[in-house]
Amino acid sequence: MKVSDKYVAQLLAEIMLAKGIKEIVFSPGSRNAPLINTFAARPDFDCSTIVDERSAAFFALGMAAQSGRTVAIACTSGSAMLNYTPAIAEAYYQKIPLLILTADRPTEWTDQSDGQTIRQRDAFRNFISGSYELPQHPDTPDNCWMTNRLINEAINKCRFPVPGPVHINLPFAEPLYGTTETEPEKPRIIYQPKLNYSIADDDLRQIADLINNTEKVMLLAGQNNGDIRMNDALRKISALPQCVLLTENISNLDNKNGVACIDKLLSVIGESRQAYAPDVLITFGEAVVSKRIKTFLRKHRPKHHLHINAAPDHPDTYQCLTHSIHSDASEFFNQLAPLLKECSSNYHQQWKEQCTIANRRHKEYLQQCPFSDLKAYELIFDKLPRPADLHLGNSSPVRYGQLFEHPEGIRHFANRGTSGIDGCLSTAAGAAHLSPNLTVAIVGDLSFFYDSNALWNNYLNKNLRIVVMNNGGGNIFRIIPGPSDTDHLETVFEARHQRSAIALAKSFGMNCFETADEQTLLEVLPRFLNPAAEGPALLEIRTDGPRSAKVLNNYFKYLETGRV
Ligand SMILES: Cc1ncc(C[n+]2csc(CCOP(=O)(O)OP(=O)(O)O)c2C)c(N)n1
Ligand SMILES: [Mg+2]
Repeated sequence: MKVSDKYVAQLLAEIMLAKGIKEIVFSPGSRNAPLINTFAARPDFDCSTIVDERSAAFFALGMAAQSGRTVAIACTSGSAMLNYTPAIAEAYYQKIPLLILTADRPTEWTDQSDGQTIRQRDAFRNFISGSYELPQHPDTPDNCWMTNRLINEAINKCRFPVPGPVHINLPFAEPLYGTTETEPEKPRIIYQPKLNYSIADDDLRQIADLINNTEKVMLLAGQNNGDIRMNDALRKISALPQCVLLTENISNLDNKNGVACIDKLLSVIGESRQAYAPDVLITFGEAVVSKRIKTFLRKHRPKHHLHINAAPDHPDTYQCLTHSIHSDASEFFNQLAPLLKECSSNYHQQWKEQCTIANRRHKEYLQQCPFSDLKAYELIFDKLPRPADLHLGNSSPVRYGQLFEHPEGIRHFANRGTSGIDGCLSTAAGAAHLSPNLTVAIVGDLSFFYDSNALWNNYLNKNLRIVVMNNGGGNIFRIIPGPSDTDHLETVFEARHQRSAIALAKSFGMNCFETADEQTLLEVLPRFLNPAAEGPALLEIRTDGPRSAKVLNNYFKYLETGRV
């Protein structure tokens, strides 16, 4: 086997393999030739090449989110590596493991007016779980020992204490293309066993007492991977009369006992919200999409807020945190569930009654609502086959997604770590690459054009379906309060345009579908969503932007009052 003669590249490859990192996404360059020549030569690595580093990093993020495995990305020096930044920030806030390998000029050339040379060390320091630089030529026993230790530590940090992105900057001196046939020696591996975070008995008992003696306990799930053990425990807890479990579809929890569409419910509850405010709030998982619940809880602050989070930080989202519980949420709820008892309360029942009203009004409104974004989402969600992976773009698609109860068998993804529109499509393409399921990405038109380089790679699987909800601009700015009151709504906020997503997708050789009305959409969907059909495929749905915004605003009015 002919690999790079750079010792650092060989060692890195050996330790990555020993630690189970096999997937690597390259972007082309010369400074990273030692990495390319080492990894691409070894059949045990699964290498992909994507030219645009921004897209490559999101693609890798999607692979890691889908598989749960650490995925590596590797690029050349200079601005190439800075293009990784949006996906790294997303991985950091969403807690997704990525190993970022950036090749660099020798350290002594930084800031010396040499080509393609920028300050790379610690460049991602604000959004990274660990940042390392390896020696150029580990030529003494102590240097070799240190290099080995640093690589082990960096890779371990991709998963501990919580998953996240880790950066290794690798300065390489020329010549860059030298190779060797010698078998690399087996490196020393530093193992880091998985932890079982459990709460001390005394503390657990106190938490159980609090829940057993409180009439209003709200559990609020943020973005999650879904976990059978967690579902089992939560099913028992959320059935208690004093408890209500609020989930969003990106929490990926089965929630028959609780409340699944938070914004819908809070609209129905309207002014009488105080009665629904909890005394104890238990939160877990990552981002929550619903802005209404955040406003509601910040206004009606519970006496106790327990946040379950294995990371050592204290996110105080509702400005009332009283317990920062550093545990794995599944472990915590499984420890807690057997200690809980019913308390005399109608809190659970109260929420369920509002659910019934919300679901009835939702149905009534949709039955008579004209073709618009809302109507199109209803039809798509209704026709999704199962199992399927659903990637909801920012920011309207993920918000619309929360208004519908999705059946079991659909796994939800969204880039809610930073809520960017810059990589939703590339993320979905990466996830589809490793998923056995039909993978449906729904993005807005601006998000689609922003990340259209997602189509520029050789790894678009036939299971990938892209829906572009083309409402002619950033419709979110017609929905949120503020932009409509300015003179710049269409030109700046909305950035109105006449572009066609299909015209672009055709140039990438995709199967394309188009619709601008309900009837055609209903005809197209079964063909487009057929898992056995040849993909990848793109469906462009053209809607009227101003009308879509009006339909959504009236929807919320109808939920609130029962009339438009
Ligand atoms: C990288 C980035 N730039 C800007 C924004 C701000 N932003 C949020 S939504 C949005 C418009 C999205 O428009 P589109 O994709 O067409 O979706 P729509 O709201 O029309 O459904 C913009 C510019 C962002 N979230 N991320
Ligand atoms: Mg749009």
